[in-house]
Amino acid sequence: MSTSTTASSDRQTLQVSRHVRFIQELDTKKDDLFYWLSEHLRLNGVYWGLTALALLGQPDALDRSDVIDYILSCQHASGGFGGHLGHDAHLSCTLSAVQVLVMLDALDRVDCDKIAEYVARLQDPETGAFMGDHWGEIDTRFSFSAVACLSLMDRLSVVDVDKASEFVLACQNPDGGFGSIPGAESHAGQIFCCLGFLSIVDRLEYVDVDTLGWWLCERQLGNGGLNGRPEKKEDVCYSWWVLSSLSIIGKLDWIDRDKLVAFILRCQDDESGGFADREGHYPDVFHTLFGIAGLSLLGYDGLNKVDPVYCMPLECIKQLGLHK
Ligand code: GRG
Repeated sequence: MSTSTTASSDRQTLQVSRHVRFIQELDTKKDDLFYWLSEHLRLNGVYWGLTALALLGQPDALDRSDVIDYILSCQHASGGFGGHLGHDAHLSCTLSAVQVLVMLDALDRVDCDKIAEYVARLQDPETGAFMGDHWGEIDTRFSFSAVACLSLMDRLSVVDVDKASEFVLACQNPDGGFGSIPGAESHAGQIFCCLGFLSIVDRLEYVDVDTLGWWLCERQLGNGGLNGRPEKKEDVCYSWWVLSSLSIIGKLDWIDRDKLVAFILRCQDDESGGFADREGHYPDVFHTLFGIAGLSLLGYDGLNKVDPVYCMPLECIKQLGLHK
């Protein structure tokens, strides 16, 4: 990252064209070891990149039919999607696949009933929790992924929503936050998942919004950035997990907006485009989406608005009648 005066003033504004090019060129970086090490995240990466482009106002910057063909090539006979060709099906990839197909208005290219059956098979009838895949790990990330995926396909009724809600509410802690399983430490990523889940199933009234609002706004550090839990470092991705949570409980103004905007913009790479987890680090598409989505929630000029629950363009979620 350059330290010249021009470059540092560039970082004070959003470098839209550089970010668009960064995302467009992601699939060309085959000499980069990270390209191969992150193969299992390729389908998630398409969702992260496409959503970022849509928020930047460039939804057509990737070839629509290439993207759809790639997504379809990752589907298994079970109905679930893997992270790349030849990778096992997983709920988080299945949600990303459905999100991409919704954004590209291509849900008619898949059998939604089959995908819904795959999701339903991952629910444990005893606890209501969801497994990420057939290996059996349970986590509130998967509770969110299941109901987000099903609601986007209008198939929420195939799972036991009451039982699923019992599990998520059992993960609420006395500090107002939520963890991955009952008794686990509160973490901003899990809080987003649990609030997103409760928003989708219309059970937000069980959240202690004042206690949680305090916990969330205490995530802002002196440099303006947000961390994901006490005593941890700031990271651009928490500009999403924390802010979206504050937005869902109607307390977005409980953090210092200008300091956070400045922090996020400092994490842009002014040469290659893209955002890193923090200033001076290498950019990647995950932090690029969550930096841009955070700026969108903060009302940054020129960005399309994002839906705080689905992390997809607000217009798209409104058209489906899913915006709360
Ligand atoms: C559609 C936006 C969207 C999400 C799908 C999979 C999922 C649902 C959400 C993931 C939520 C989550 C747990 C995010 C946290 C990711 C993260 C940065 C984890 C790092 O954890 P630690 O413990 O980091 O390594 P800290 O910052 O605590 O040191």
